[in-house]
Amino acid sequence: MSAAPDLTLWGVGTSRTIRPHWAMHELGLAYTTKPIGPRTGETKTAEYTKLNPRQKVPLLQDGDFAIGESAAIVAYLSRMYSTKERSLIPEAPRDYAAWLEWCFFVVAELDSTSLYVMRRHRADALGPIYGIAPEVVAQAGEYFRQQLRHVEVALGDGRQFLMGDKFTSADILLTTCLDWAILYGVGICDNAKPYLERIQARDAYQLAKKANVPLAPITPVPAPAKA
Ligand SMILES: N[C@@H](CCC(=O)N[C@@H](CS)C(=O)NCC(=O)O)C(=O)O
Repeated sequence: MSAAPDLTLWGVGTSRTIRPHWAMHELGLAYTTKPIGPRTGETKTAEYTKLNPRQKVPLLQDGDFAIGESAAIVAYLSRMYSTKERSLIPEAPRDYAAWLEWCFFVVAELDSTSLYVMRRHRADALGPIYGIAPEVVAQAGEYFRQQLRHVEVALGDGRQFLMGDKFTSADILLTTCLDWAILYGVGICDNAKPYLERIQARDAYQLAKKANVPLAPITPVPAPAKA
């Protein structure tokens, strides 16, 4: 019998950190949480920088292996720890390719190009560091709504999940962006509303939300003064 995996997940409190917590719960994996938060200085310690030179959360340690980037961690967990009973990844090559397409679409178009741009330039988020820019925020929100039309069309055929009738980790990525968009007042498309309700009712989602709560409110450390 193989030994149980030795999994440690670093990071709580963000739309990115909840993703691997959720994948862990979907797969029924036991793991240790290191509840460090963003912009607290905890990602900059010597111990953490050695593990993750990018100084970002989340980060997963699986024994002597470490991997960052939330979508990559979720993909790794899906590939390594899916079983017949609990699977987050399609096996057939073309289904796998379609799954990858959704994962990249969500991360590139919905997260990085839209919501994260809003985060960087909102006055109540990272704007004081990267520049407060209401026009950029509005445009990024509009781009999010445009891109979400692809989700609207896909879900329009009555499918339960992005890949059809099976929940996969592409749904984890999409749901975290839908939650994020609602938080930012962007609004989501019609077909995503019942989809989101269905997914938010999952036990693993509820458990991940709890696991992603910081031990104490995140108090950002001031950004270093610009030279
Ligand atoms: N693309 C990365 C983004 C990770 C990221 O930007 N994490 C932020 C928090 S959401 C962070 O750790 N920033 C460094 C810090 O705040 O100390 C991912 O999806 O994992």
